[in-house]
Amino acid sequence: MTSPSRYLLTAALPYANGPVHIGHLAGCYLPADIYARYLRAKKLDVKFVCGSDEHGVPITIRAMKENITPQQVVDKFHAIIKESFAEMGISFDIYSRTSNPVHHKTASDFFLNLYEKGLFEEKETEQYYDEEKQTFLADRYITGTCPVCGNPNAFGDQCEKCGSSLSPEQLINPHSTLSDAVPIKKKTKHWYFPLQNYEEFLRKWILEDHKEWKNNVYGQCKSWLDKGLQPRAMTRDSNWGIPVPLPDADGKVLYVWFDAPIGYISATKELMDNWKDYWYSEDTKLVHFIGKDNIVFHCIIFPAMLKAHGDFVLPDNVPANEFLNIEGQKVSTSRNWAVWVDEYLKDFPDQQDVLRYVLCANAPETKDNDFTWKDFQDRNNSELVSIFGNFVNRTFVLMHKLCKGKVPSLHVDILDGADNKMVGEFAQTKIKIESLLEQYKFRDALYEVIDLARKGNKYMQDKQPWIVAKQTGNDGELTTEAQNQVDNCLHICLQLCANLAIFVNPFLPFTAQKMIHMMKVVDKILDWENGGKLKLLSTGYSLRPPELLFRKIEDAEVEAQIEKLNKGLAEASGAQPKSAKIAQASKNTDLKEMKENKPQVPNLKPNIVFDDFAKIDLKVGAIISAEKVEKADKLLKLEIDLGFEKRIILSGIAQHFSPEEIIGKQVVVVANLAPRKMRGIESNGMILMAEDSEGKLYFVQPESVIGNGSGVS
Ligand code: B3M
Ligand code: ZN
Repeated sequence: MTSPSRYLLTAALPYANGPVHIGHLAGCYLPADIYARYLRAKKLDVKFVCGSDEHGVPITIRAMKENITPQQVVDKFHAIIKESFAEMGISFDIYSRTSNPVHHKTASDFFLNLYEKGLFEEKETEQYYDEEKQTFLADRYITGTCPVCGNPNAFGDQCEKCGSSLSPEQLINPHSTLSDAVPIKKKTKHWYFPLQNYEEFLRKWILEDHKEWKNNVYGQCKSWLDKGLQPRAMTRDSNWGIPVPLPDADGKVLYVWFDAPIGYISATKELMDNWKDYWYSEDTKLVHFIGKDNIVFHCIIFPAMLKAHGDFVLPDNVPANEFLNIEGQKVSTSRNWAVWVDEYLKDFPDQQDVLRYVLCANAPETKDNDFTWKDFQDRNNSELVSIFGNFVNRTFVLMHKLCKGKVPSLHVDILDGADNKMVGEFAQTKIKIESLLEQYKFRDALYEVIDLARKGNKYMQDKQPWIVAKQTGNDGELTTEAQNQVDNCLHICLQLCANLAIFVNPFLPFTAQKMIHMMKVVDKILDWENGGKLKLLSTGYSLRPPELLFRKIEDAEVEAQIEKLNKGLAEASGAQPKSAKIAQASKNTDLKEMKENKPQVPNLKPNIVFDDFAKIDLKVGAIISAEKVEKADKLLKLEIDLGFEKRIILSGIAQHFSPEEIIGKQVVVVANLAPRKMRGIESNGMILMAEDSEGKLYFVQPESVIGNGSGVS
């Protein structure tokens, strides 16, 4: 799209069945907010809409577990979520909710529009039914044994252990999560949307016309389209949701993924009377910000629905992010392995921008990423405090000391190469940030902002105005020439601060506000068109004393957070925190004490699917000879009998075992590891060792001797 007349930005509607965690923020709310703020700073017409998704199975499950009504669940979490977003500075133009009457009406009308066009296919099928609770069971309500990996707690739509997607029929020994009863099959009627009829349109629209979409998004769409689209039921048996607006549809509601995206339309309607200008115009740029698990709904199902309805604009882009793991583990709300935004805000009051910074600098834009508290601390201390904050602070301190608290003049006649280069960076940085933001590359764009501050620090370090300010003449006074040089340096640094405020504003809006307060200027200075300019602060204008933009994050603070994660995990699994000692540590924020009781973060790697594991071929073998490798203190050269063959494996265990003591031992070998040369010897596999907390090694072996070559799984 060349130059759209208006922008309509949406961020996925979070389920109102729990608070939001930092993975949600990093996934879509933060990038959407940065983009919205950037466009607003450019004075473009932009509306940013969102709201709570208050229907669907997750809400009813939570209600059932807590023995309250679904309405009570959504009322509680809608308020918490809305508040968290507002406090984090997520600048929605409206944060609505799907239980609003305007949404019920919009979604019902949408359904009726398709119904009246004769698009739905009515089908009767057999579905699982819980006789005890007298209710049909949505896929998530049924658990049973996974046919792929044997996990006894697989869900009717997915096995969370091996990642296989399932249908309830595939579960072995299915039972209802509501009553534990064995469900029966019962006939039920639903309205199916013929997605397959939109395949050709979607293929052209996505695969040909939107090649610019992010690889993860484009790839997922292609794989869905290549698998072939199927009719999809757009109604469900439930008493929580939007009733199907047809006479013979008692106990049926709209499928949550039918109504939720229509929530974007309802929210816009609620926001303004002229909502149609946004939704019904080809020159609106509609952008859906989502997490990767929502791709199919936003790129395939919702566009097909919009197309079927007619009138509506289709998204120009769907920049979906991947997932953010926490301390090496996948976020899990059921295991309470998450950093909750409302809790962060309590633990780190007034530190919103630090979290915004870390989540953007480490955003899972192209692959899953890991959030660690150590990285949070490092980025804060070594980037925000030491680079950005330090530059602004030094500039203000020196300006007060050497230029009487006023913006000094610029003496153009004595500008040198370094001055001109620094000033040139203002405009260049602006161009780079613009181009990156327009490609939804938020982390690279943020890097440019910090890099500009880094260049500012270097410029000031090279110029050393505090030294120049000591060059006195015979009269003991500072020479005019020296003062002019000092003035030039600080003039440029102050203008750079103004530019930094403009550039950082979409990312760290709280920081930008502090900066304009220090500069005693109004919001208008943050207009994007001012970026790149040298003359933002007027010569002679007096500025306020500096206030620190960022503070150091101490070890004890992040250790307390790690402790909190572990405690949450232990509590969620029903266990008491590991030891009294650790529990004590969580109450005690004294740094030394915390270090002694260093919390045990289970440093798990991100989940893999069963298929990944199945690629590893493990075999039992026996060590038939062992010898030290010359000039390598750690390596032993082992000859292993695998039954079907003998092979050489190098193992880094020489400091733990002598060759004699291990001959004859059975071991488990990774038999299909690609060969690798070390010290000129080719190693053909690897043996498994266990390591205790003291670093002592143990062989992993069958509990009694079995045939060499036996498989391990
Ligand atoms: N509530 C799923 C989610 O929060 C869903 C998004 C709806 S967007 C229209 O991941
Ligand atoms: Zn499984």
